[in-house]
Amino acid sequence: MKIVTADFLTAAERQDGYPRGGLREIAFAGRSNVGKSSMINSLLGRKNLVRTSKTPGRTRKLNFFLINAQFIFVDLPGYGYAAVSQTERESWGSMVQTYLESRKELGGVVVILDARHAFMESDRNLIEYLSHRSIRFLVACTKVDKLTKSKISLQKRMVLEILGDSAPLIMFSAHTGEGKNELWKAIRTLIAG
Ligand SMILES: Nc1nc2c(ncn2[C@@H]2O[C@H](COP(=O)(O)OP(=O)(O)OP(=O)(O)O)[C@@H](O)[C@H]2O)c(=O)[nH]1
Ligand SMILES: [Mg+2]
Repeated sequence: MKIVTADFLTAAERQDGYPRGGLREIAFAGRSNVGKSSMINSLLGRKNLVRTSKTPGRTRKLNFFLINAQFIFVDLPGYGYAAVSQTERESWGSMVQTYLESRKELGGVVVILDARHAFMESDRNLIEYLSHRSIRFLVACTKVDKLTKSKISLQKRMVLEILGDSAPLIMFSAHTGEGKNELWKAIRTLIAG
């Protein structure tokens, strides 16, 4: 994918803040600090378009980015960050849930897992939720640069056991760019609808 332009559009908490224009959107979802923002930067070949952070739970709104004036990437706030208050967790839930349930422009979701960790309950819940609502998605295991080749294939098998053939699975690293072409290919399929 040739990226000609990639610009921050807007941040929104509620539906009236979502961008208008009807362009198709791809949302990035995953646990807090899993590497969502880094993945978007890597895909777009931009170092700092999306703010990344060592402190989990920094992305607290839906962040919309316009790509090539053709489609939109949505960086969703991460889930499962223990240090935020119950109220904040609930507001996360309703913020993301409202988006996923109502957004007509949503072409699909990139569900991001940390390649070093097993599926957590929150990850399973998200995948079940998406399947249940017939929202298309793919799964990307990120940070594979931290694993040996054999650990990567072990992890892949583990995820596939749960995922089956319900969605594509891609092993990825924002640091090395591994899996980037494959991920773009899968995203293009979602954009094409
Ligand atoms: N080794 C390695 N580190 C990564 C990779 N992707 C992200 N990180 C690191 O993981 C941390 C979190 O990355 P972010 O991209 O900010 O994660 P996020 O999911 O957007 O986090 P929140 O917005 O806080 O939920 C940062 O310190 C990144 O440098 C990767 O592919 N490999
Ligand atoms: Mg982020």
